[in-house]
Amino acid sequence: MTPETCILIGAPVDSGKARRGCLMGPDAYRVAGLADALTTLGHTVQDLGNLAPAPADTPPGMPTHVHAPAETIGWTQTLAKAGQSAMSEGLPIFLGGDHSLSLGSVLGVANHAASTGTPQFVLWLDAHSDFHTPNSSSSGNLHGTPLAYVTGAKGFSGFPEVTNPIPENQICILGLRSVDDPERDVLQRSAIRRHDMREIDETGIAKPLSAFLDRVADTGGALHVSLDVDFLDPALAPAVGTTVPGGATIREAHLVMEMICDSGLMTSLDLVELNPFLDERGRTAQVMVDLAASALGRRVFDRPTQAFG
Ligand code: Z70
Ligand code: MN
Ligand code: MN
Ligand code: MN
Repeated sequence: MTPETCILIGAPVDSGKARRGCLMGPDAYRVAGLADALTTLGHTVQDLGNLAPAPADTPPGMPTHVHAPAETIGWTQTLAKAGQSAMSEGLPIFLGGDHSLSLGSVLGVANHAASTGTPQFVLWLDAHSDFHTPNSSSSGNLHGTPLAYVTGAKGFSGFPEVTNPIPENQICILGLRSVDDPERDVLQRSAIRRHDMREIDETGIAKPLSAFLDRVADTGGALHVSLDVDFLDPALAPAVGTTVPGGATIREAHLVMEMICDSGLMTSLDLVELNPFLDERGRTAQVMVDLAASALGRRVFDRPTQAFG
């Protein structure tokens, strides 16, 4: 693949839910050798270190059951700014941090895309649909809200204004197996492409993914990939607060990443929800680094035009 400038953005966001530990994620990815893996593949790596949230206040009218809204608002401001500017320099990789970091990462890349007249697409690899608003969420955990926010849903007062909402039909979710009732109702009425594990079991994971990648390619779009650890089966990726059995296998996940790489379409990446406090000797961090490497060109063999004797 074409060499990229990979910009590592440490986003130790831990405010999106009550259980602590995702703040150690960025350093776990560094210890697991992310930069070396990317350099070995021929990319240039620039590590911006760990960012910090901008100071913010709890907005009036925020439902009181919402966990740490001010901190997540601050992170959204910081990461949107960092993401937008990194997009002009290379391919940002957001090292999470819980999934509430994607309120900021997606906002930032979407603002960059809009400034260049490029349609922004989002591939969401997750057991959950993360399609709550602060009002509809019964847990009050903002890591369950980023997809609603970036599509321009109401109910996020106090958060940066979403001036370039992602059109629903430019979003694809793969891996679903835990969707709350209010999310299901809204999702079923939306144009978001959603593929649950049942469909993946029946048709394979390549079919819905290649249909989506074709649409990105046809429109000349930019592609943000958001990889939640719980997309994977917890047996192989235990370091996550919300384990949901029945997730993607190593083979399915690598295939997804390899197809993304072959498409040449990925312009930004989130690695989210890793909680190193729950890991077993770093194995989940290592799997996530391996998947990022697959998305950026790691191969067993080169694919194109094989000549047989
Ligand atoms: C549930 C909620 C969630 C991630 C868990 C779970 C949301 N729908 N998102 N893990 N990444 O609390 O809103
Ligand atoms: Mn670029
Ligand atoms: Mn998620
Ligand atoms: Mn999830």
